[in-house]
Amino acid sequence: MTGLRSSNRVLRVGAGQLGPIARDEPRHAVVKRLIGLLDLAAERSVELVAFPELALTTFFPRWYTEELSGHDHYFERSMPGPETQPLFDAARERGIGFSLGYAELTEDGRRFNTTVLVERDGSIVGRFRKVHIPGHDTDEPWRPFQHLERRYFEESEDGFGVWRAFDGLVGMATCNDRRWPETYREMGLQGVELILIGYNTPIHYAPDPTQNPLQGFHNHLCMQAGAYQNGTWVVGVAKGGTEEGVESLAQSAIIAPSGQIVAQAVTTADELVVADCDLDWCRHYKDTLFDFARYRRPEAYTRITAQKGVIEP
Ligand code: ING
Repeated sequence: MTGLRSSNRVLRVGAGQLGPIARDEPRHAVVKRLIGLLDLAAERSVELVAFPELALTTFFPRWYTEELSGHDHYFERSMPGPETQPLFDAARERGIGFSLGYAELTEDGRRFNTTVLVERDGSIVGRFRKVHIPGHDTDEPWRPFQHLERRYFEESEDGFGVWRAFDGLVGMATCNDRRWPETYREMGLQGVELILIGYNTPIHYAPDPTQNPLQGFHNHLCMQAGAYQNGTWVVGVAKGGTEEGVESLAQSAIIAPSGQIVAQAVTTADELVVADCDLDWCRHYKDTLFDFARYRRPEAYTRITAQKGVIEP
């Protein structure tokens, strides 16, 4: 890969990592933190900042409520709303676009784990609702903390989209989505060049604690593989640190189409991780190894799978 050529489409991207958000931390205090990260981004001429999953509140699915509406104060009924408008104003004033994860409560009472993509003029150009909802949906008091996303969020039927924005093709995914190869491939088949992924990942995985020491490895493994196998940039951005007693993975990272980590967080607090993302670098993989039109064989995969287990003479 030759040096970044000025003629290339180089987008300066920031991963706006957040440290813990307290259970009773008011939205305006969190928005102030987000704007603080936008200020750091402006100082470094960053054009797009990715914020984490559920970036406006504490990770509330860790607590069970008898009433489904028990956590509704953590949800947004409009985006932007009165408390998030200052973030949209600050970003637009600075000419910085962003992605923002939040809990969405729709007018007809449906609940999604949602992320919006906002261009540098402050317009919302894309909306993604989390597809893979992990955890459980009933009270499991045996756990040191719960993971009730399946109680508070519906699984999206929208799938994975790619939007023309920031002079490229941009997609989104959320947390558990990053562990599934289909996530990257569905966007790879749409030519994606940059995937923004926010996450809240507890270190302790109650169903299998042997995975605890591997959380950092698995985090980067799946995003690096997804980037390389689809010739796309991937930005993974955490809400990390010990939040309401739960140690959560930080390790935000910006990953190139080669699968290399080009920048990563060194703290578990609010931190801006910056990299120049040459979107034309994607062609080095999309036009060679992973030229899907030339080398990929979906018609063969199904046939081989169908044959598996057939006893051949
Ligand atoms: N969190 C976690 C994630 O997929 C999890 C769920 C935690 C899975 C720990 C495995 C281990 O990163 C969300 N919010 O999806």
